[in-house]
Amino acid sequence: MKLVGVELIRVRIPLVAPFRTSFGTQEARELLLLRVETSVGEGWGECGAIREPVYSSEHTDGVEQVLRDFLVPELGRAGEFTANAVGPLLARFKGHRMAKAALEMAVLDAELRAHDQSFASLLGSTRDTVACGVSVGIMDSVPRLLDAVAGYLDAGYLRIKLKIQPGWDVEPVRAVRERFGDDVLLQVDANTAYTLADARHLARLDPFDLLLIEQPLDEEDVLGHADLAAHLRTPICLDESIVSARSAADAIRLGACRVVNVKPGRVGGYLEARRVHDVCAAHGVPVWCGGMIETGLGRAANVALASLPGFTLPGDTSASERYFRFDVTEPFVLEDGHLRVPTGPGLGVTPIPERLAEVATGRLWVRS
Ligand code: SMG
Ligand code: MG
Repeated sequence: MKLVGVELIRVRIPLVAPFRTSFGTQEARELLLLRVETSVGEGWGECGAIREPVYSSEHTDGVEQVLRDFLVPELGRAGEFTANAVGPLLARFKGHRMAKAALEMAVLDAELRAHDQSFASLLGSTRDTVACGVSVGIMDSVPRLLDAVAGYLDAGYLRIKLKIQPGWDVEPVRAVRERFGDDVLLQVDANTAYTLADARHLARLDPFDLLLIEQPLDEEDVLGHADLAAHLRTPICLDESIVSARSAADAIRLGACRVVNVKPGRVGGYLEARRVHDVCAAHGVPVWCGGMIETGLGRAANVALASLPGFTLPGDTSASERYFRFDVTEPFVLEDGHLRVPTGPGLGVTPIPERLAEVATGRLWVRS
């Protein structure tokens, strides 16, 4: 195909409730959607970056700039290309994985639609539905947290992930275990809020039989995670530290993680995400699909990815209503704790124009 141009659509969707993590509170999701026009048709992409560079170094304004000034023009200059070539074609630009992932996603969508093939089929899906967990933010009080968790368990979520930080860790975990019992699949996510000096404190989570503790230490501190692992019974899962299949292989070899959170944006796209899955599967390391509060577009692709065989743990693939009153696509709805994997061509979903118009705050056409 050839790239004709890309529409960069800024979107702001209010959240049904503020979402608090160790790096800050979000009241709304502000993100970038991409609509590519190619010689074989249109495709949609979504960028996982958030407004401020506090989860990782990427952020929405920066993504927009790098797409506009570097990535889109580069693909335009490439002439004829396939979705498989997008990664290599953009490789001379360092980093900016979320920006690259969004562009590759949109190109993949266009290509797959033209071939009448679904994301799930391309990636190697082996399931029609995926098991869903939910990520529960830091709350003002333990009773509020328990109410929230009760609601999610009633809704059917199969796994609970609690966001933690120093001062909000052992007590909320203990309270959730005491109230809901030992059978609930429970895990925690620190988003880099601790240091190795907290090893003894984090070992106090061991008695609660957690599935995993996600990214306790700094994203660059892979060796620190390996050291920490020697002090913990709870398996360590890496999120922020895993930026490619190679870094996943390194982390596994170092003993820094026993589980991996796969987020396509963080690793530069769905094709690299599949390679992360493959590397982990080859080492017997279970993976699960993370989330960046995606709209229905990113959610559709994430659910397709989560239907690969190595995704043996429930993902942060919640229903649309967990975050949004209105999604930009038809909403993803929880059925018995699962979401259905889209089967239509490409992503299998497209934005509803009126919905998109309601949440769009700006549009920029970048001709290639
Ligand atoms: O999409 O349900 C979701 C969000 C899940 O907790 C979640 N993501 O570190 O794993 C993570 C965080 C990053 C959230 S930033 C938007
Ligand atoms: Mg995480």
